[in-house]
Formats: sequence, structure tokens, C-alpha cells
Amino acid sequence: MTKSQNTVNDYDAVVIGAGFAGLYMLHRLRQLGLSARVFEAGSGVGGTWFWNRYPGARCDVESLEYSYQFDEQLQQEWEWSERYSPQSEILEYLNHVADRFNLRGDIDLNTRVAAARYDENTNLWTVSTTGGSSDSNTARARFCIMATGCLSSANVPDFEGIDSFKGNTYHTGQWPHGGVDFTGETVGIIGTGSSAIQSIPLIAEQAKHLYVFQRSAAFSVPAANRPLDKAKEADIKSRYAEFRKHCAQLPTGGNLIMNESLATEASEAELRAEYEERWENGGLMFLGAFSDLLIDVKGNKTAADFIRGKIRSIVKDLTVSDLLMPDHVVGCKRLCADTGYYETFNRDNVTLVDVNSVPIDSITAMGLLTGGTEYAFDNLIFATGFDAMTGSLSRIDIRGRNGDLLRDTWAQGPKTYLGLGTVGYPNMFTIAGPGSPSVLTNMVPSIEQHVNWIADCITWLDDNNYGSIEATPDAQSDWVDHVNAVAGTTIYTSCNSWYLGANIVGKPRVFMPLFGFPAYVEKCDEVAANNYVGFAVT
Ligand code: N01
Repeated sequence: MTKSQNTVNDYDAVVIGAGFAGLYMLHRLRQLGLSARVFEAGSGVGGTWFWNRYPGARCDVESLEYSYQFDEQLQQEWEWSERYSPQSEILEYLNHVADRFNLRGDIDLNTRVAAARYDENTNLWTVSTTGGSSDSNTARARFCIMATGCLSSANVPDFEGIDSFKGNTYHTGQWPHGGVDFTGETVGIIGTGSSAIQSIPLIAEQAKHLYVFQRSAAFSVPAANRPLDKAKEADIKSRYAEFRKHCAQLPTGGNLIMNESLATEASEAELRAEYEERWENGGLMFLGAFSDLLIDVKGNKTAADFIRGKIRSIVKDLTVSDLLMPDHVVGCKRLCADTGYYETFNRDNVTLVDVNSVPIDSITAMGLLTGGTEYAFDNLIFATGFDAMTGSLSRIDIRGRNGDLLRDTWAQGPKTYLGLGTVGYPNMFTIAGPGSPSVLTNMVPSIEQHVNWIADCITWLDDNNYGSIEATPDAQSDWVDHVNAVAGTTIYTSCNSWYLGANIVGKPRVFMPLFGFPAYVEKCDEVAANNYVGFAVT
């Protein structure tokens, strides 16, 4: 069929993105008997797991939790091979889901959504796309559902001279599909967040020399990844629903086994014993060592000091170990989980360069200039993160009532009700949007909770012959206050993190996710049970 600029296809819903959120949303819409089209910019499904293929990319939530629970047979039959799944296996899983539920027929790949516009007269959204192989590049739908991901808009800082570099450049979030062989080559990497921390040890093993340009040192704990314990798998699979329910009652929606004691009241011996055990066991469970770590800076300092002590004991060169020691609160920026990260700095072919006290002056044809020294290398990796939570939405021309542009509406920071709806944008839903627990939780159950809520909401609207739903200004304003108030009771506002938008020049400093999964789910259920109170329907 020849592609026509004029054809418009009509659907009940358009879904933007085919990662965990978009795939499940499509499945639910189909179960409701609704027509839906998914647009995906990538050439395959998988979202974040399609794009982030850098060396060592793997999830830091355990495999048995980082998976869908909506289908019992799926969760029973799928077999994960490791405690923490590598990117390739998660991508394989998502492709399996797309096939198993026969989703591909309603997904347009290689199709980037350029604009989504709400028409008040027809109460329809018109979504325009570029690329793609379907007969139409415009779709019209009653509902526009953003499954665009929280960490999918790659951030490349505007370094002076960035285009002059003559070697190869990469971003961890847009890694070449065939992989990159750095054998015998020199590499520079900018950034030391989760992506860098996973990739640096592997790149260092391959490269002739690796220069790590660090602006802020990051806290990292050993992942202690290993083959999946078959006995543990059998146990969890024998009571999967109960296990999922248990996880949903914990603050992160994940199996963060929390020690109820306070770090501020523990003895030196108790602190050491608890931290040592969690360090040994590995993973983000470290933050559950004491119940005040995420709410009390004083308690948190005991954990931060413990990790700093570990860095000191692992890294042989004192100057390097000093430089690797974070000076902020642990968990304020997302805690990283690594395999041999700090040990990598004992290698002769790795150089850590401080670009905090003396920032990067420019990228040059040969490499990078900082503090009067030019570092030359063949390959430059940007491990510089993402325009988180709002980036993928603000790069689409989303227009609601009166033609208002979402990126303008959110110019002072994102404003939503429940992270699901925004005043002025009727019938638009954001899955894991700002103002919802999203990135502070295990993303998969958070996504499933949102998708189920949206599916129920659409059913309720249709059953009651309502044409549209939109957050009310009062409910939204109260919700924004609530998200901020909750953040204020935690340690999360005490550093410059991407949760706050602090990594993007000019982005307003607003704490975007909401801490606490169970209370949030309760609130969403309460809103639904009370005829979607806080939303106006017509
Ligand atoms: O990105 P980041 P990421 N000059 O924003 C530095 C998830 N994730 O891709 O801290 C110099 O954390 C920046 O420095 P600073 C996870 O949620 C999960 O690593 O801003 N440096 C920082 O060091 C994670 O949190 C997994 O001072 C600059 C780095 O670049 C999120 O994705 C794996 C700079 C960016 O770190 C993002 O992680 C990977 C500049 N101008 C990712 N600008 C797992 O599940 C930025 N930086 C394991």
C-alpha cells in the first residue's frame, strides 16, 4: 500500500510507546474489545530495554519481580537465568510477550509521534507520526495514552566543541545493536551514574585505556548477581500471587526487606553487622538496612560512611579513592548496583578524572579538554543520563484545550493529578507519569497498576456514556502539594538528582515522583471507587 499523507485512521485509543507499559496497555484495551494503535519510534518493541544495550546493561531489580504478573501462565512458564536479568534477556521476554499475546499487528514500529492534538469539538485526539510503514501517518482516537517511559529521552549536554570530535561517539541509552568492540582502543566516558557504573568494568577489561570523567561520585553496592537460585524460583512460583501481593505492600512495590530498627538508635556493632550482611547479599536491598535511611539524614550518614569505608578499603590509590567517595546522602540519587566497579580503578589502564572541581572546558577533535589538560581517545561515551520523566513528553508537540502546549503548561514543573491526568488535557493518560511512584518503585508492577486503572476508568466512562475525563484544577493542585509534602519528609530533596530535574540545564527543580507505593495505590482505588473524584467528566 502506498503511504498517503491524507488517510486518517480512527481508533478508540492511541498508545505511544511499546515498552512494558505500551505492550500491556494494548493487551488490556484489546481485552475490553477496543481498537487501539501503538506507535513506537524504535525498530522493535521493548522500550528502555530496546535502547539501552551498553556493555553490562542489566536490571537492578530481581528477575522474579521485574516481570509482568497479569498472566499466571506467563509468569509460571517464563524462566529467568540470573538473579538480575541482562538487557538481552528482558528484551527477549518482551518480544515473547508481544508474540504470545499476538500484539504486533497493532504496533507501528519505526514510527515517531511528532504531535498529539486534542480537538474540543469532536473530543478526539489526533496523533501525527513520522516514519512508519502503515498507510497512514495520522490517527484519531478518543484516548491518547502516553507509555513513553521515564528514562527514554537521552541527555547529551551541550559541551562546547561537541561536534568537533573526530572519533566515535556513543550514548549509553542509544547503544548500537551489534555492540561495540573497544579492543585495543582508547575510550573516554563522561558520567558515573548507573549506566556508567555497569559498563565501566567491562569496557576497562576490553579497552587499551579508559578515561572516566566524573562530575559527582556515586554510591554503589555490589549487585552480587548470580545464576537464579532454582529452589528460590520454585518457591516463589508456588505462591506467586501471594508474593506479588506482599511486594505491593512495601514502599517500593518491590521485595525490599526492611529492618524496622532505626540507624540512629543502633550500636556501632549493630550497624556494622546489618550493613555487612546486606553488602554481602548485594543489591538495592541495602537501603532497607534501617527504617530511617530514607527519611533521616543522620541515620543515612551511617550507611553513607559504611560505603565510603568500603571504597577506601577497595581502591588502593588514596587520591583516587577520595575522589570516588560521594559527599551526599546515600539513596538521594538513585543507588547503583555494580559488579567490580570500584575495583576497576585499581587497574593500570583506567584513569579517573575529576570534572567537578574543574569542569569540562570542551570536546576537541582528539578528545576532551579540562583544567588545561587534553585527554585524547578514539571513542567518547556519553553516560550522561536522561531528561527524566518529562523529556519524552515535552519533545512531542502535545496540545490540549485551547491549543495549549504541554511543555508550556509544565514549564514550571510537571503538574498532574495522581500522575495519570493533567488539567487541560482531557482523555490523555500518562503511564508512570510525574506525580506517581514510578521510578521510586519496581517499574513493572507500577506500570501494571496504572494500566489496570486506566482500563477500568475507560470501562467506567463507556458504561456511563461519558465522553471525556479531565483532572480538576483543585484536585491537581492538592496532588502536587501532596507529592511535594511527601518528598519533604524524605532525604530525596537533599541533593541534585534527576528526580528533581537537576541534571538538565534550565529544567525547573521539582521533585517529580511520589514516594510510597501502597498509599498511592489505595488513593487510586479510592478515587475510582468514588466515581473518579477529582476528575471532571462530561
Ligand atoms: O544517568 P544518570 P544513567 N558534565 O543521570 C553525569 C536507570 N538505570 O543513565 O551526577 C559532566 O544517573 C552525571 O553527573 P551528576 C536508573 O534509574 C537503571 O547512569 O549530574 N558529567 C552523572 O554522573 C538511573 O538512575 C539501571 O553530577 C555530567 C551521569 O552523567 C537512571 O536510569 C541501569 C554532565 C548521568 O547519570 C539514569 O542512569 C542504568 C556534564 N555536563 C540506568 N551531565 C539498572 O537497572 C551529566 N553528567 C541497573
